[in-house]
Amino acid sequence: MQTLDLLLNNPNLSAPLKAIAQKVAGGNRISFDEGVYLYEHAELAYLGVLANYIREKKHGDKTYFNRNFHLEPTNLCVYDCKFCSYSRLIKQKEEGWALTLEEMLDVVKKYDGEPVTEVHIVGGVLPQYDVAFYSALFTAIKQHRPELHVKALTPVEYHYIFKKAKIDYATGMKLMKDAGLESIPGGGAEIFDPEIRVQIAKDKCTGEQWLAIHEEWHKLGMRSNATMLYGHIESFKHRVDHMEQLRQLQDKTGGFQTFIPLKFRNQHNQMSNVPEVSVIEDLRNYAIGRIYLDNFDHVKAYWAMISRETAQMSLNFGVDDIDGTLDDTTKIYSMAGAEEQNPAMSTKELVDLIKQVGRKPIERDTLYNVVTDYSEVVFEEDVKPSYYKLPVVNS
Ligand code: V47
Ligand code: SF4
Repeated sequence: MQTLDLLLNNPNLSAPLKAIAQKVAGGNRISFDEGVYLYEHAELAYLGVLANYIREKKHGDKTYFNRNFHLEPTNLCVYDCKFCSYSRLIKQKEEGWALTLEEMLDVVKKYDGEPVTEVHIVGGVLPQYDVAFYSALFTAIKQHRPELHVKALTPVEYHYIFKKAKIDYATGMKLMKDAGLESIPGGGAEIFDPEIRVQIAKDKCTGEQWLAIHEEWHKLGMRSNATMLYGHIESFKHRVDHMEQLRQLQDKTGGFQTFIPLKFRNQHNQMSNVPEVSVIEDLRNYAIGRIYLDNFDHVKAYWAMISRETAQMSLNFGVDDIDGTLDDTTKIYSMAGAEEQNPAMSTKELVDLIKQVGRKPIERDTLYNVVTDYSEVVFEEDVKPSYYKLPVVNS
């Protein structure tokens, strides 16, 4: 019998949990109150069954990753988000960096000849990086390497630069698209609820503005991701409210590809007094995200933040994507206390990680076109060296 049937036939399951399981089995959407109920009452094993059922219905054993690299223009920022390990640095400029356009292009050129498909541009907000600067950067990257997908910035930067340029979101996003921008990563979403947002991310774009910028981008026929920073001072209701707002926009536009829950890490920031949540809570949160966001195709675990082992476990809790290969140029997460102090992982390591837990590794491009199905691929390093062969004996 299927695991979901076993759950549905379990006489000890409470009525509300049975009703939610029946909705999931029937492909129906759960309500806001049911989302909160899951956070408050559902056990990990129950959530795993439901989330894995949805995951396998959508993707079978396929587990996606991509080959990308991060370009971090600066670690200085005009904002002062309490959870951010960068914000501290604007007051200590000697520890900061701010690359010029040429230096950013040099980072891109370092990957010439490497089989990467995407550059993910993410960093702090500074006045010198304005509409003209980012337009020139995107255009220069596309001129240098047209097939490299530019996934860049978040509504935090876009709101800031469009306001300075006195242009509306629709005009601004069209300018970015024309310059070479191809998709928007999920960052800057944090928690939409204004009462929480003002305490942890004062002054930067509001939840409403974050959603409005993604909506304009989707209207241009383009795709983006959505994150949720969880495990700090928010309540379960705030998490469900955040996902509800994403679900509503997705109903309207269909432009989101992937939901990425980001675990709050508490080192080297102004919220170090806030304890981090447990790995069990991480897995419960992935699972509820998978169950709640029925109109999102993908749920991603950002392995660099949560450790390789948790990323492996997450594949049984609704996750079907574990982001990308990375080299050690990404500093924001190790600074925040992520498990991976040197978050580097090669394609072979990622493929092995996925295979070890019985899933099928699929390299994708940013838009989830299949680049390589690695389920049957054997890496050269996996082939036993020739001295394993039986020696030829001359008679
Ligand atoms: O918005 C900052 C988060 C985000 C901390 O779209 C922190 O493919 C935890 O959005 N603890 C930026 N999180 C990163 C991001 C992202 C990452 C990977 C893939 C994609 C994608 C997007 O990092 C910020 C913020 O929510 N963050 N500090 C911290 N201490
Ligand atoms: Fe700046 Fe982003 Fe850090 Fe906030 S989270 S301080 S906007 S770099």
